[in-house]
Amino acid sequence: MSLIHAAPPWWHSAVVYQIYPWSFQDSNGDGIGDLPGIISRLDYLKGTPDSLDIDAIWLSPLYPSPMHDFGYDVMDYCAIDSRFGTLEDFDRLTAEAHRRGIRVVMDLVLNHTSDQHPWFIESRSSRRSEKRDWYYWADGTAHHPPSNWAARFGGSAWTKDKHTGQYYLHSFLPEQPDLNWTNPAVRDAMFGVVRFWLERGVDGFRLDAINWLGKDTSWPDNPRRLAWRSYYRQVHRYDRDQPQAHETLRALRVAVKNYPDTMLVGEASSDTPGGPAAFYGSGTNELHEVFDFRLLRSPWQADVFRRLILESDRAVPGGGWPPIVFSNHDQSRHIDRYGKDGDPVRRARAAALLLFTLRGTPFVYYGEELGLRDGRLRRSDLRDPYTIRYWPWKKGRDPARTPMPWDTSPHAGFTTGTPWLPLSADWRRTNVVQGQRDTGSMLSLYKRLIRVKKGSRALTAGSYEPIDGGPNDCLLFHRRVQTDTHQEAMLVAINFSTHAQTISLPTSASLPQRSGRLVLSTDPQRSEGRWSADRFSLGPEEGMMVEIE
Ligand code: TEU
Ligand code: CA
Repeated sequence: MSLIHAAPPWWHSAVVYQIYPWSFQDSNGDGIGDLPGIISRLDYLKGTPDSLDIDAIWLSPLYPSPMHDFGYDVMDYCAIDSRFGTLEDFDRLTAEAHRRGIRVVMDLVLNHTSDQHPWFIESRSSRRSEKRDWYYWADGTAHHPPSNWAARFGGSAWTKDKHTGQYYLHSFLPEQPDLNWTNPAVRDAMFGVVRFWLERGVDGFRLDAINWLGKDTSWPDNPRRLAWRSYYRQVHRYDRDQPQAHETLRALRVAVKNYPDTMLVGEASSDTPGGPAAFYGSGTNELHEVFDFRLLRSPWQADVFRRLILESDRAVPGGGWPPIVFSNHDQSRHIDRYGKDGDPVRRARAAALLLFTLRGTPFVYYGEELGLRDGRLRRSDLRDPYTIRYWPWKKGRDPARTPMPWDTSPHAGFTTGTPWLPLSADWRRTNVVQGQRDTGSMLSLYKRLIRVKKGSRALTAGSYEPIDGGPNDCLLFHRRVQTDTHQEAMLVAINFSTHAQTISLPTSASLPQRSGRLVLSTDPQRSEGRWSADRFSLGPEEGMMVEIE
């Protein structure tokens, strides 16, 4: 059970909305989303009675970039790519967002820069360059790179630079050379970048690929194993999750100390002991939040969810706070992933219930609130090198990056030109205008869930408590909080199976009370009313929320 302490940080009760700048709203007809476009859509997110009512936006990278990795290859950390607008547009976005009570979270790519960044151009110019050791350079042997390390996006992690005859390290694309974080000059420069954006008023950072920040610089070979793709044909023992990453994050935490409301949320897709939670640090001296992708990668199965939720919830140390995320710009959308062998819409509705009732900060990926599906793209539509490399064997990332469908006008109101990626096929039925009109839509459900979450101390601050004694294919838990005067509890029941269930919970079940009031169901037909643990029913793939009395 959680006790409420004075003023928890803003992200404990916030809903974060991820905007992929390429795809949210185009304002000038070039088919690419931009900052003036985002500004023109802020009312959709907050500030009017019809708004979603989210609390923060996380913007995938806006920095000048040759866009080999669609902005995750940065050429200049203190500017805005001209495709998206200008620094003035960014300041206007921040001001307009803040005026509505929306915080702004920047994406920060610390592990690597673009090979077009002036630092790398200087570094590669000569072995004696003053910036040579800003990146990792090493000699190979005869025809072999310094180690067998594989790049995340395929091929070797080393590329030989003809000009100086040495290899440089890149954990992702060859156009993304890794920065040498053992060099204090790199740290100073990057922490200068952090201050630059904090001084401009941003409220936090989403830190990219943090578990790559340290390497074993004696370059030992990674142990081999069997797999199809080169990246998985080795155990990533020496190229990821090294102590240096933790040292860097501790220093970063100190560097933002003078900006007390700054949220640091990190992406660590690591499979090391301790999992991503290792990046909260000891005594939570590293990150405030660390993404845990175990649920995102899981099949839609109650027993798997039950185990993973408990594991990841309990792994978060005191002082840390879990982000909850099912979709982002790197994965097929969860309506498609979870929906494979059931009804995708019903499952996405049940997943939405989970997103807003688990302990943590919900992260909504643009379009998810509409029930937007992956785009069905042809080979010639693809833009992302990683998607192209493994197509058609892997679905890749472009299908989840299609433009936001706003209405039924040409190109769904996203652009007056030709969209950079085709719209998802369902845009005429699945768009914002339709979602606003229909009380049974996914959008209406997201709005209700956000409203209920914000009005409930149990849901924003309560502990996560599993309930046992229910059927194996149903997930049952409650959230509970103790205030000075009373206890509040909210129960959640989700039927993962495709058949209806009638449930009688045994008297031994760990429940605060055995009766309550049905607050919300993911089935638009079901009406609210009394609820009893002695006997209640759940339709196929239905989820419900009950206020325990
Ligand atoms: O992703 C890091 C990461 O772990 C990727 O391997 C991810 O799993 C991959 O995209 C497979 O789907 C971050 C960003 O989120 C991603 O968009 C970038 O391409 C990557 O870092 C490099 O900056
Ligand atoms: Ca544009």
